[in-house]
Amino acid sequence: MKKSLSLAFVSVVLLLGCSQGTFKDFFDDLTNGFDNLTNDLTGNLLQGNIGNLQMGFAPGQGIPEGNDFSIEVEVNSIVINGGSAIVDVTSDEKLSKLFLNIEGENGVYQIDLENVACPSQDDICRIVGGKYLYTLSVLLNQDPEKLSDGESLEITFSGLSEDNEQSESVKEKVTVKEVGFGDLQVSLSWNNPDDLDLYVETPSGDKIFYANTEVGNGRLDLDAEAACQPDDIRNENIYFTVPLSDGTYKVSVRVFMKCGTSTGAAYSVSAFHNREIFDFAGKKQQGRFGDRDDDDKEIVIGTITVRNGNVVK
Ligand SMILES: [Ca+2]
Repeated sequence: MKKSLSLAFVSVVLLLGCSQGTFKDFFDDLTNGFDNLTNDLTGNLLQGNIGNLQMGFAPGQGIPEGNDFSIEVEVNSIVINGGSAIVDVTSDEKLSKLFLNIEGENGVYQIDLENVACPSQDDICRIVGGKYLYTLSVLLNQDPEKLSDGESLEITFSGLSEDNEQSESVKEKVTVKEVGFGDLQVSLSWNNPDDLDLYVETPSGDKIFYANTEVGNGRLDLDAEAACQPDDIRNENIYFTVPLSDGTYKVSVRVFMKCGTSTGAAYSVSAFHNREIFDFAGKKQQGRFGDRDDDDKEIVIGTITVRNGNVVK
């Protein structure tokens, strides 16, 4: 087992020794812990910000059993290192927080939903059948030392309502598919069976995608749901080894084919350079295709600029 985490947090002490407490104790401790821990997820399985949501990790405990209300969770069954798991949570109650725990990790991740309106303009929350449907993406560590091929992760989810009631816990299993990451990694994850495709246009003007998988030292090593052949992978990955060519890399996502779905795919695009996640300046890396978007609909996610072999951030 390689779930040992490097927990370089100064406030760990705050959270130790309370694993048998009440939910109120758990929540108070977690809240105090997150004052210091939010944004600092380096070295853990999930990391980074998620759109405009904040995610934090508090070590020292799991999620207590809750039973105040029900939630249903759908999550990608396959995840890639450096990619995202798209999580759809349907809840009877409007949520202020979502907690996640990965079996074997002594600690809890928290996604803060307090400031998410429902319905929200960016589709993070919608009302479906009188319930609240949250679509979130959680980013997975890029390091295959932490996430190795074929490894199975059991994730426990639990929601907190605006009245501080705790939902029942829901467990879901995801399996890791290991992909290349090189010096620059761009990956796409989505949540339905549609055939989406990831494109990166390199500074030479050549595009890397399913039909042209290698340009220079850039390579697409994972294509999924090709021509609606269901594979449940729902992730695509392009990576570049050093040296990176200087210039502009344009990243886009295209619906190659709708595959009998009635709703548009929610997607997340993530990028790492030199083992660090970065955001495309001013661009939205999470979103959703429209329910009526047809084949060939393309969304430009953003551009990456490389100067002197390094990504300009
Ligand atoms: Ca595809």
